[in-house]
Amino acid sequence: MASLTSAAATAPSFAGLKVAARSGGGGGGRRTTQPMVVRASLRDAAGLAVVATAASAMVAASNAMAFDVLLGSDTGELAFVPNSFSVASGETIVFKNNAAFPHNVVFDEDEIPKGVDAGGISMAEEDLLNAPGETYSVTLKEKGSYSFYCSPHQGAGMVGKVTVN
Ligand SMILES: [Cu+2]
Repeated sequence: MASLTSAAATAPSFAGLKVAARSGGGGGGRRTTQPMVVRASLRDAAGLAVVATAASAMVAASNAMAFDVLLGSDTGELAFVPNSFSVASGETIVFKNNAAFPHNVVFDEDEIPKGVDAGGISMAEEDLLNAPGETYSVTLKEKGSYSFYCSPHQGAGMVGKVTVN
């Protein structure tokens, strides 16, 4: 009988990588409280994804006003994570390729505040984020509710909504 040696699956530890996001001078702005997402998943196709994620999280943290949305869940679902959220007017939303790409971000011209040009805030329908960690950033000024979707995966339910306050 062969005895099974279980190869210890050691997840990379990023315990040392804490991003200290501190608001400088009082002011009352919204602090960046994006937690560092530590991925212990061994599913990352090219181990590179882990590093890319950590690096871009730091970039986002250095941006005082930014809200991160993942394109594709960690388990590979076709979804925006989160898919319903609020931001302040003028706050940058950073959509970041995470899994199951390619993805894109298109705002629904019928479900955004009046007077806002959907084309001006959307990616082109045929434009896609193909690489891990690739981002699309948009800053919404007009207050109200905006619906958006990923054109390749809209039929699969990859849709989202943001409220700008
Ligand atoms: Cu998609």
